[in-house]
Amino acid sequence: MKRALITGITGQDGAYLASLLLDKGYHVTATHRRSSAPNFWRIEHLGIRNHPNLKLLELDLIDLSSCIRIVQAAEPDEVYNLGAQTFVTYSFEQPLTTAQITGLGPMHMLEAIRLVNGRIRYYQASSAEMFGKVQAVPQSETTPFYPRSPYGVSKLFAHWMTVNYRESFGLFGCSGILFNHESPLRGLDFVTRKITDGVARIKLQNGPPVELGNLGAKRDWGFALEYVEGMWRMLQASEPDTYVLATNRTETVRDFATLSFEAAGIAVEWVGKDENERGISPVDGRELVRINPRYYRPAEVDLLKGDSTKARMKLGWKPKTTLEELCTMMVRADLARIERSLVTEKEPARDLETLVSTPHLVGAGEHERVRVLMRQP
Ligand code: NAP
Ligand code: G4F
Repeated sequence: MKRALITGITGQDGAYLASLLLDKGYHVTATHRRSSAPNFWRIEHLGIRNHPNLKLLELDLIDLSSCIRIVQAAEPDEVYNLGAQTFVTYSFEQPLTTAQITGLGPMHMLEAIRLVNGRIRYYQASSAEMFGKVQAVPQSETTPFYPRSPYGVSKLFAHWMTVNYRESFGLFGCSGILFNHESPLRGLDFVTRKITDGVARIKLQNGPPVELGNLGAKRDWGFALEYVEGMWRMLQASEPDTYVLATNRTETVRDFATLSFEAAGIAVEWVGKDENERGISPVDGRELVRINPRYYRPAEVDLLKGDSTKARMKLGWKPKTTLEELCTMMVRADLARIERSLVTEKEPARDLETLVSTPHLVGAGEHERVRVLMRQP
């Protein structure tokens, strides 16, 4: 039985990756930060919280000695370092905290691996935010970096440290430069889930307009479950390397909102410009989206579009879910959550139909578990 250590189990990717590895027969040690109210709704949603091969331990990445002890205790073959302060806006408000967690945290894990067992394979969750003010379109492994936020700068430090430990100490360190990936398990702070949640509230609860910032920003959005599978593939390769995972399609935030409203059967028309732009219903003129400048960023990443040819050629990885399917999946999940009055992030949301309707995206075990759960009241 292979053993994996995952940091960040309470996050979107950590939950999906743990589920995937358990389905593959791994023993998984997964870490979360100590909290007076642990945030396990995602692993509860996936039905793995009490899995016999899942062990949950506390860890804060800013504490080197804890990282060493966790690596000793977990005895992993593979470490997936997903824990980070991940919200770009917050990184402008708390740059030092972000640098400590998102920049230095990975170095602590690398150092822990070097000290405990240099044969452990390491995955670093790098980000398309490192491309920032992009120097080429699309962006690939060879595109120069130009980060635009303390988050992006911190991720770049961690990326280069991973490359450096690979080259200096022969560590099997992989860096996955992942473009935005979303799902019904995405946090509400991020623009996609903020939109799909807002759409569902408008549809079912006559909710307020969705307040957004920069509608013109372009992102390359994929489905998270496919991206965590790509992480696993990187650590199964014969050599450690750096890979981009992306869909190679870029759309604006405005487009994502249009698709999400359409998925709920609501047409939207865009009127006005800049701060006065609004999304309105062509049927009754109702305001659906408005701009709130508080969501603008001090420096913006205007355009991300990734080229994942290398991952396709070397790992056999490619994304399958289209943006339309992703929007529909997320909107349906939020509609289901609200219908069941499970509206807070802390509660498990059983939008299980979503998973059942995408059998090609989940392992056989996961699919069966979801079916069993669906039969339960
Ligand atoms: P997420 O949902 O925000 O999850 C982040 C996780 O990191 C949470 O479990 C969080 O725990 C944990 N964490 C925060 N501070 C920590 C600390 N000091 N020590 C240990 N753990 C800590 O993020 P995600 O979307 O799953 O992303 C996973 C990783 O991929 C992150 O490193 C992210 O930067 C990177 N990434 C994500 C994307 C994307 O589009 N999703 C794209 C590129 C790269 P709490 O619940 O306690 O806060
Ligand atoms: O959803 P976002 O907050 O994601 P962002 O900044 O692209 O970062 C995400 O993807 C990165 C990979 O490329 C990850 F590394 C990172 O951890 C995170 O997962 O914002 C997307 C875009 C931005 O241009 C933002 O300015 O949407 C724009 N936006 C417009 N209105 C908004 C809003 N973003 C948020 N969060 N909230 C808004 O109201």
